[in-house]
Amino acid sequence: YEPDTGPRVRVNQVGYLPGGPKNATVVTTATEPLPWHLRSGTGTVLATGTTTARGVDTASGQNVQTVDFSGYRMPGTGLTLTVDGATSHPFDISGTLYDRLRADSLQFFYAQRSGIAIDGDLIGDEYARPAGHLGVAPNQGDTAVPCQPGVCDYTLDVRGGWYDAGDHGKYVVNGGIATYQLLNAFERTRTAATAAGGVGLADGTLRVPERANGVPDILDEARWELEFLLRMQVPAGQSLAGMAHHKIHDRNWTGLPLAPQDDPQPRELHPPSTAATLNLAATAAQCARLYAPYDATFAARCATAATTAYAAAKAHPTVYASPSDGTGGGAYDDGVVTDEFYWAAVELYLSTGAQTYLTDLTASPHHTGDVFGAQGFGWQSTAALGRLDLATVPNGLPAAELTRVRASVTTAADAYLTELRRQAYGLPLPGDPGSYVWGGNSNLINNAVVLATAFDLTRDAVYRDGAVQATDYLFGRNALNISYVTGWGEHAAQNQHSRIFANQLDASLPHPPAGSLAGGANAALQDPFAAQLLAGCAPMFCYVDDINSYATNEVAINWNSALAWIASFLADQGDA
Ligand code: 9MR
Repeated sequence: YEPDTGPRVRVNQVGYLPGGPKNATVVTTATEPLPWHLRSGTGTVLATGTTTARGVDTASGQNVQTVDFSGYRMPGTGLTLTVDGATSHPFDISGTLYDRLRADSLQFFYAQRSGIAIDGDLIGDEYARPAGHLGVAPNQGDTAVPCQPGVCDYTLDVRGGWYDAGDHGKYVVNGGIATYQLLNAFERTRTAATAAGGVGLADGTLRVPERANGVPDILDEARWELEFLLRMQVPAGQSLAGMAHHKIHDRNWTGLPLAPQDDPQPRELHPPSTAATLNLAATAAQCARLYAPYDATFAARCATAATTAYAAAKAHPTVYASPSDGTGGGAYDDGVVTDEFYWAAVELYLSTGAQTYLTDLTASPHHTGDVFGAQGFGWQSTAALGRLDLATVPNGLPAAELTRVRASVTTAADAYLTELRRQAYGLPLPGDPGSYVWGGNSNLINNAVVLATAFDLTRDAVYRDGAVQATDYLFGRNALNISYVTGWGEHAAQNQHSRIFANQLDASLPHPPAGSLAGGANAALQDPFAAQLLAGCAPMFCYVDDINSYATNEVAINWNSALAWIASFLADQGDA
């Protein structure tokens, strides 16, 4: 299988910020430096220079050279870069490049909402659909959902929330990190001077039904999931009261396409887990401090849920979701929850200031350990979420402690910068198969989030430039010459695995909305379609824009939440 990868000059197809870094990668047999030409949309040569030979890139297996044209700073549209007889896809240089990405990346969440009719007037008629899973036939949930046999003898109303990904499942551990990232993108506008005051996330900026209600729209969107997370808590008086059920999904896997309102499967609550309970505790604690100015009653509900969940997790610290519980939905198992304990203790400390949480977080091995691995944080490794908040949200840690916590962010960012410079495609991830995992595009973005946070903390432009440059990979500076964000870039992913956005299978259905991120290259090829088509691929080539490849090409809330965070950061940089 030889994918058509288009012109051999690989650029960020969306473009470059005027004052930001501007890098490209050229696939070539040449081993000596080559001349490059930057041209305007009408063909005028704007700048010239010489490439840097980089040899064979381990992630792609290609012989490559790199171009650095950061010195050129004039805004323009339809620019191209020519090297070695090949001309790149066109791109722009503009300070407003990413303004719409902020809203587009967040629109994905509205399109994934369960339990509410999706309004075509807001996001386009092709996305309009009736409410899913409100118990209207043929749906069997989610208003009174029983447990799997033998797990509990009550039912819960767990309507609402976001569908996780291409399936109709709703999973607390994944909802947790996604909610955290939306709330954190908002909180950054309150804590970072570099965040342009949050104008881009204010009320009336997103295409959500709650716009113009006096509450920042990103909080409206996050609340849709928070209300669901709160509903997943085991009621008082029941066994394991205060814990959260790990997930709710169909009894059996369904086929594609399938609109949410047409899903006939029985829905079931799966057993509570310590990990889910701590995800609830952490996000409900964020909720308690962030919604207080807008809705004191809701904030108080969150505060109660956070403290009861945390106490329940401490009383039941080793209740793990089963790795074999993967019929009808993903397992999302996690056998190590010390990181979730740390994250939840941090969030509760930041919201309450209470000594008990400070004692717990200080005693955690993650408080002094390295929480920022080379290959990025994610739903299963959440200590970084706590560390980033401890470094940025005002708190009462002793000054020396706070300095150490903040330094851990810049130390991690320094390591990502070193890696980014080593990689000929400029991504802050090592060039081995372990960097190209299921949903790996989110790991890459999460490393960019650490770089961006280092910039917020220090205002040192080297970190901002690192965060900006890291995202070039997503928008086309990669071996496949593809943008992984639908609707963004000349040649972009559009056939992501989804039961809703299944245009590839039924032309009457839409593609994913603009701003939807694909999981990305996954060297482990964990679906049969990719395994058959891509066997033997070099890591960066292990991706196909086909709806059948759920392990390389699904959409998911925890990947789009990373995109939404970095999109908001990028939009704030303007001319940089
Ligand atoms: O994102 C999850 C990834 O880290 C796991 O390796 C993979 C296999 O367990 O599952 C991914 O999550 C999927 C979930 O299990 C079911 N809904 C779709 C999710 C994204 O593919």
